[in-house]
Amino acid sequence: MRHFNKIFVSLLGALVAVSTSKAEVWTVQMTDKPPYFQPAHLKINLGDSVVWKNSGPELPHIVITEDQTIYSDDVSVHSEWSHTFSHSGIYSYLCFRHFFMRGTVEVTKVHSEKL
Ligand SMILES: [Cu+2]
Repeated sequence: MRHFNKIFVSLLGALVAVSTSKAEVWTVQMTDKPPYFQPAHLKINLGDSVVWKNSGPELPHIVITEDQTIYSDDVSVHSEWSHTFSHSGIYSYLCFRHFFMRGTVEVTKVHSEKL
């Protein structure tokens, strides 16, 4: 049953992704050792989401933007946290626990494609 639920949820997720005009979900791995954020620099479209996954192996990490508008709180090992970007711009972020862990997300407006 649990397996079925998982499939059902991912089906729902796929439907939602299709209906909201191909918003994508990007993944950034967080690790205790370099490269810390992988990829450290991400270019996405407006409306896309980024999932930060903590691959540890030991430390919790916190995603916070320099302007402090985006804050994940502690993301423990093997947990993840996601944010959907609804404003374009360049977001510089770091780990609030380890200031040397840094990354950027560049959010660009999608150019309307002619079909
Ligand atoms: Cu950290």
